[in-house]
Amino acid sequence: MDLKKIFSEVLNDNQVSDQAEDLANYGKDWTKHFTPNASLVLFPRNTAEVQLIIKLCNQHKIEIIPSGGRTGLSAGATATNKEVILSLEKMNKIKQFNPLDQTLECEAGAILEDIQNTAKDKGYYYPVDFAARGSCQIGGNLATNAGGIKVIRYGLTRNWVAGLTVVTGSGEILKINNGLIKNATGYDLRHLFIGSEGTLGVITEVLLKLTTTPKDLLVMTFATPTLDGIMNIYKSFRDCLTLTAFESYTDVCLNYVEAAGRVKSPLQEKAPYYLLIEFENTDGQMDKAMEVFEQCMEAGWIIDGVISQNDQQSKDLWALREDITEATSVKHPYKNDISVNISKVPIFLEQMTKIISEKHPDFEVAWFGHIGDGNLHVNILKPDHLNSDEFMKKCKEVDKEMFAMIKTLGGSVSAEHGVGLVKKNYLDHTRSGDEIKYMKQIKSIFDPNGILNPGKLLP
Ligand code: 2HG
Ligand code: ZN
Repeated sequence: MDLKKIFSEVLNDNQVSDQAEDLANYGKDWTKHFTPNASLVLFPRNTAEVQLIIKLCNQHKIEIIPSGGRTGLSAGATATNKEVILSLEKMNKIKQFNPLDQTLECEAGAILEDIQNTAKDKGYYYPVDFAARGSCQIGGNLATNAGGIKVIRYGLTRNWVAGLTVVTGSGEILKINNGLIKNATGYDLRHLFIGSEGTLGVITEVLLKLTTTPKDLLVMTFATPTLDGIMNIYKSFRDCLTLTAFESYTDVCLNYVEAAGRVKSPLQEKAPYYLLIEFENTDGQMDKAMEVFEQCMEAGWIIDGVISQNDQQSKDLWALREDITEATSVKHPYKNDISVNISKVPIFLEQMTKIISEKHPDFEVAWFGHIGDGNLHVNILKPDHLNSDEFMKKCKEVDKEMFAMIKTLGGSVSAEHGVGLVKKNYLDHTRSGDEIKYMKQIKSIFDPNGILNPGKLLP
């Protein structure tokens, strides 16, 4: 099949690429262990062109992969099987701001940070935030229902979608919800497409809700000696303050971040665990925070702490947490992104450490994450004496035990990075057989020919 010829019916030459560099680049995301093998990359400019592409794909039974900023960590947008890639990159406009509705209309390829900055310029705030903000696209954020660092205050991407336009797998254009706050007219299809990882339709436009800008955000960082202490600190602060973030990392993570040389911890004391909390300094919140801090020190849960005095210090404290992914990348980490109920975080961490250290004492683990919403990132760092294949094999053995444990705890094998290719064989550890059956039926309704992101998400 001459794919280039087929798509040249509806796209210009500069919207279709079979250049080796493009195939390699667009064929993968940040998940390192899949070899890209794409056959073509398409760059539509609007929803109508996406529709034309999807119709051709159905007509010729061509498998197609919607692709955003490719910052995903679960191989949700990789092409490994000669698929065609549909990049939303040229659809990156931020179109219209409506001050009264407090909404911002964007194309799916708009970069998250551009959206955040536009909202800021208009005097508002788009609160979903995470380290990949500079390159991830809003369409991908919706497709994975992205979470990140402010979930305890603002929730997931899902909470901020007032409407969306999608081209379904069978090629219809659906404009869903139209920005309405109240709309009691049956199934809310928005929420089917959000988190569907490009398996039901291609999201092409998004209407986002904005909120008021938080005032005077303060950041505190603590050194903490015990896991139980962390949970006590969490409860103490959460009960007294409106937290915008409650993040954690270990001494292992901090060592890598400091070794990278960009930031240094201002804390005098060393501890196995560190916490970062953020809150708005309104209505005497800072005094309250200092009071709770003193109580936690007295109880021995915190052994050292700092509070940001200015924006630069806040940024530096955040960098100690946000630079972990980059700083540990020198060790080719095997990544997991799990969640459990907050009350089960200590037992998860205890058991995870046991599973890994008993069978693989040579493994160094850098865990960190959004402890305030029960989401932890477990990164196993590759020991130098193992080659990639040996390391991978051993990590997969860890997965088996760790996911079985998560199932027993009623947690999720993916909290925010999604299922993609990486977790699909473990979907049944978080979803019941009946749920998976319905998910497959839903897929066949929107994508009857199975052309959209085949092999992802569903086992
Ligand atoms: C974060 O929270 C991201 O920083 C990346 O979700 C996590 O690198 C990771 O494992
Ligand atoms: Zn995260």
